[in-house]
Amino acid sequence: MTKAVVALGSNLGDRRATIDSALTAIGSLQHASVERVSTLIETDPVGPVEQGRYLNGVCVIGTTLAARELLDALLAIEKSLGRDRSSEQRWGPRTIDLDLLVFSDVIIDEPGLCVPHPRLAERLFVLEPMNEIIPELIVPGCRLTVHQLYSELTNRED
Ligand code: A4P
Ligand code: MG
Repeated sequence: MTKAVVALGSNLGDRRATIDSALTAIGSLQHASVERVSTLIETDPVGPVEQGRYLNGVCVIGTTLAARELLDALLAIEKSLGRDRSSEQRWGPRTIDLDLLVFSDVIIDEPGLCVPHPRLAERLFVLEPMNEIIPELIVPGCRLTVHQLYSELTNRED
């Protein structure tokens, strides 16, 4: 059983209900189960696009799927919850964003699949919920724990 960490984000519609539906859909996958879910936090939008505040969180999943199979399943769940990439801008508002943050201890850099997520270490909206439930996790490729990355970022912002 592989452990994976998935980011949950929404800033359109009923954000909490959509994230709850995403968690139910992930838990209903044949080869995956949701093991832990962080508190969902309100965050200011990061990036160049002016948009509403996000609800963000993370969950830990146990799965026997391969990384790409899991990402494909996450993208299908986004779609089933009304996300339409063809009509949105990069970093713009979205009903649901499910990013694969970490997949076991593997490092993958392929077209369409980059794990750990390349912006994980810069994003408080993922590090804060990760720090709540998996502070001791070592992020593959950077040899630091989630707690160390979180502390680096919060100290820099002080
Ligand atoms: N892709 C490759 N690797 C991955 C991975 N590990 N996880 C590919 C998920 N997707 C991955 O994703 C574009 C493509 O990346 C996917 O089709 C997949 O094949 P996307 O979700 O359509 O694009 P995006 O989310 O707009 O871009 P990106 O680069 O993932 O952006 P971020 O970094 O996720 O930023 N502010 C707050 N407060 N909270 C947020 O959640 N999110 C964003 C999006 C901006 N500002 C935010 C938030
Ligand atoms: Mg995404």
